[in-house]
Amino acid sequence: MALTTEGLLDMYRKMVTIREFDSRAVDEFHAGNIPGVVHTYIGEEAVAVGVCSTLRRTDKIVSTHRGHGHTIAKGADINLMMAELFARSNGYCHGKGGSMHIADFSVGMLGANGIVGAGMPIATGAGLAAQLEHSDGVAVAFFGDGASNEGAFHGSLNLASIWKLPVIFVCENNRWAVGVPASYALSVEDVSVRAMSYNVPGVTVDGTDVLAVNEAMAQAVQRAREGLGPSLIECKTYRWRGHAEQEGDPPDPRPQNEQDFGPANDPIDKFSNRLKEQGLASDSELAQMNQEVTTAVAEAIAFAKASPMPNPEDALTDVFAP
Ligand SMILES: Cc1ncc(C[n+]2csc(CCOP(=O)(O)OP(=O)(O)O)c2C)c(N)n1
Repeated sequence: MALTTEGLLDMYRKMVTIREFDSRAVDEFHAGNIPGVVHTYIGEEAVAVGVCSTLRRTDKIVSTHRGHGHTIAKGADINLMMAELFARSNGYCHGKGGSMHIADFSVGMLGANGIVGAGMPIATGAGLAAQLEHSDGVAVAFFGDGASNEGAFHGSLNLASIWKLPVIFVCENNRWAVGVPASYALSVEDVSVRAMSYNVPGVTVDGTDVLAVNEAMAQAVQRAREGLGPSLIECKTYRWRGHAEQEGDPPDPRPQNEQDFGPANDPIDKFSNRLKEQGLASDSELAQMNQEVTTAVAEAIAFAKASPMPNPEDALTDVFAP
């Protein structure tokens, strides 16, 4: 699927929206307005947007604890997302889920998940559903380098392979799992080589380059739609902030010279330079888009703040199946 100028500009807008949404969520968290924990996606925007730009609205994604970027990239409503972060009754889960449990089935976003690795079997199941329905839909599992050391990764890849399921496994290798470096915890340098064990194609791409992610995904999606089975794409990326915004967060163990890699390889800068070089957008057009995004996120915060708190008597609604 060739990318149109409109499609490329939409990708840019989504990347900037993710950055702004999470930057403002950090501010609001530290101002005491957001309860719980917030895991930011700042620095990893090219992965979610590169992936979701190849998908149809009806295709499914399953996210992680670091889920805002995936949710925005798949087209969810940032007002309802922000209200959920603020634990308000107008939020996606009526304030009961918070940052790590946002889902929007209407855009194919099957849910964030606080259990590391737990999204992969769910995406595998969504791939099985698409296969049984002959829908030519695909399912994507996002997960981290840490999650790729879990049994859920290996079981999901094996099952998806033997049943030729239309599932794309997208590893966001940001080099760390909380305070444990991938260089210590991974038995391999590249997660993508693990695909070989399951007779699945595996590739490693620059996860700070949205077009590289898009290209690798486009091939994997085509394979999946043609019934040829799953793929594994490892995106090498970097998270700019500590593991999470939370009370009593331990100090960030990552060396400063390594942290400098993030801003020096800013996925948004890289993409905006490409757009300008190719004459697809001018500085002033991009600045205008940035301004529109700033306004939209400010409106989402205002929406969240104006939304009512949940009623105590609703504590058990939507919690148990009828
Ligand atoms: C099953 C399980 N084990 C441990 C945790 C605690 N935990 C939360 S995030 C995280 C690290 C995950 O690292 P990775 O998969 O690389 O994702 P990243 O945070 O780097 O995006 C851990 C161990 C958890 N939530 N679930």
